Amino acid sequence: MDKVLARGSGSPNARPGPRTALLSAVAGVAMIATTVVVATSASAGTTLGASAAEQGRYFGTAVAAYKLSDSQYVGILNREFNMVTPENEMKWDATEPSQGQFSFSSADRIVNHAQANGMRVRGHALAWHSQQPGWAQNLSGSALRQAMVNHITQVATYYRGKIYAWDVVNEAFADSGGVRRDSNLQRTGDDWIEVAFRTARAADPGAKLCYNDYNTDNWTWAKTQAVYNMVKDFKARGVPIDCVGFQSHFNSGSPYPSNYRTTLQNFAALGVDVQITELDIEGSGTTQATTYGNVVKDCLAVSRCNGITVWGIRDSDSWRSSGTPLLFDGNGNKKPAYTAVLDALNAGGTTPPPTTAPPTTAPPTTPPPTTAPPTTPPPTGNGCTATLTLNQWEGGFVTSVRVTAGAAGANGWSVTLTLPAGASITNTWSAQPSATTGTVTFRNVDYNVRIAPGGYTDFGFQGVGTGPSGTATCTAN
Ligand code: 9MR
Repeated sequence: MDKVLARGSGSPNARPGPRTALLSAVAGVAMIATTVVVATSASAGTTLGASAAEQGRYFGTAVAAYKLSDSQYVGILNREFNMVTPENEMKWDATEPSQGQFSFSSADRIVNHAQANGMRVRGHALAWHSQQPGWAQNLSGSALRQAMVNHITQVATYYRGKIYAWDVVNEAFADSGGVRRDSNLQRTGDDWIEVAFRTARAADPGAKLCYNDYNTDNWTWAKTQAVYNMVKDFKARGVPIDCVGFQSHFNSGSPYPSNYRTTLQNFAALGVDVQITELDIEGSGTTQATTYGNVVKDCLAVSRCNGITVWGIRDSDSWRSSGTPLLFDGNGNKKPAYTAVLDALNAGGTTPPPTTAPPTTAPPTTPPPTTAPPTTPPPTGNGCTATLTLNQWEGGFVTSVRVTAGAAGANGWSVTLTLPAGASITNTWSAQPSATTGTVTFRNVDYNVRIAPGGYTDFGFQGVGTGPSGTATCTAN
């Protein structure tokens, strides 16, 4: 991120904690008594993740793949957290170092660790002006737009069903003036953000799709208002957005604002979830602890605040380590800020989350299947069906195709369709097209030549103009 902010000793706006130690102890006892009856975990009420879960929330942290060999780090991670965000491993430079060549090994280590330990994953970040690979930095115009669409499609498809929420677009607004940040992505056209969201929805319909930014915590700031207006416009026009991420990197130059809860509430009132995505608060001792506690209380007070992620585990893991902004010290010991967070979680919120929270833009509330079911039944004998899913925006499209084999399976297949007049294919993955306009036959590539009986494989293509939808002619060998 581009901002340079002063380091400080916590927030001058932090409010004093209202509770006494006695009340805190009573609340803790009450919580323990409750969990004896209903708990599924022996640690309920004594760790961040378990206590957040009792409030219907998650508690997460940023994770760096290379630290997964640090036993102290992993010990705290597994004990305390139930959501992880790859700190750098899912960014564009990490996942597509050369155009069209995808690299998921580091991100996979984090996802696999999370899944093996019962944690969910926030994906971060699909489209961002920063941490782009060199080849993307050198692109512009429609070439960059198409590269972005393909990147989102490939990464979100690869992780389909494994991601709780994606930061689809990160930090697209300028720090002042209430306007978009200038960037190569912004210069492809104002619609780049909504195209990113529509593309992500097509690739992973089950993930919550978030816009994520910093310095959007203070309701009165122009940047906050600008993001709010974008989300309002997206909701009005049906652009698929489910959540807004508040990074909440607090320090003396960007302090915790007393109207933070108002900000969360106002965004939630637009019909989106809110999530605190990269929390860290510079400072130490009681001042830092009080601010952390206040942030937790604010989230618990807003029913659509799904959870909190801190941006690292120990102070030494922080991108701002000299500001000691996290919940554990460099030796892995719990800080007063940790206790304040746990106490606030165990004290509970004034507004419980709804037990069922249907998003207005309709991702499933239960985890999606890792692959979407075909919309047409498989044929009963030889042959195959091809079902098209179209993601159309003004001037361009991505079509995803599911090829489902019949009872005999397939050993080689092809799909033939006719593009609408004026449409032209610019990029195809997992199939070989015979042409870029008119009637096109897509043939299997080596790695998807065989489809098991009743099984399926997916391929896709993007292009300019109006894309095809519906079904297409499918032939299987
Ligand atoms: O914590 C990340 C750090 O390791 C990277 O060097 C840095 C590079 O841009 O990104 C940091 O994470 C940022 C996050 O991706 C987006 N919001 C701001 C975070 C802190 O800079």
